[in-house]
Amino acid sequence: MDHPTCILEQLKQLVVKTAPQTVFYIPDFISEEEESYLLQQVYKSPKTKWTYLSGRRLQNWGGSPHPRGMLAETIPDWLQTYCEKISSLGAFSGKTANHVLVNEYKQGEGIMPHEDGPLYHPTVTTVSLGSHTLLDFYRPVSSLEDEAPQTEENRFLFSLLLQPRSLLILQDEMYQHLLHGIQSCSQDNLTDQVLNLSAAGAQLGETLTRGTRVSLTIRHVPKVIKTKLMLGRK
Ligand SMILES: O=C(O)CCC(=O)C(=O)O
Repeated sequence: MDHPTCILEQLKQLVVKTAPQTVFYIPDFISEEEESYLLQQVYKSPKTKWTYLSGRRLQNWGGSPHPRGMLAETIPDWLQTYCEKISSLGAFSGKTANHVLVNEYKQGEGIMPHEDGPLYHPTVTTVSLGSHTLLDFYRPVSSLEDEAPQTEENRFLFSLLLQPRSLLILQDEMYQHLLHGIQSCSQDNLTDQVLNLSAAGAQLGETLTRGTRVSLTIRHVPKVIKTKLMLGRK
């Protein structure tokens, strides 16, 4: 299916202007009914679908991205609907998302700062379910020697508040250059380092208590191998 080759004009007003380019934050992208349905589907998936990592567990849908190409697997309808819906906003330059990671974070769990890397089209989109979180951004480790020690704290830049049912779209410098991660903590203090407070309907100085959050990380993997037969070809 064809999709717009750049982000729809109506979405441009949802850009987070105080963040580096480019962040779109869309509150209430899905309804409470859709959120409940998606959570039901996540927890109905076969137990074997879960991979346990330290600090979270995840489901991988669509295949395993690989430099030689991802052996594409069918994405179930309950996720494909959102791959289509987000692609129809123009998030993937006209392409359709073909990969979804479902991450589950229990209260107090998080994910280390990381980059998403070159195997994906340089856009990451995230639907949050069940709880808010703070997504933190960091500059990469610099090769300059005369700088202050490159601790996580020194490299921290700012955060975004991701409310349940919101959609986040990161592109350009936000994807290509900065690292993102989630602190393993149970409560978040909303300081002026959270750049989208008003768009997320929150107040400076508030403290939010996390619950279990499930996120859908929806991306496009450009290099795909359609069938196992292709694997042997150069
Ligand atoms: O849960 C999130 O919002 C972030 C997930 C993430 O960074 C990832 O799956 O690589």
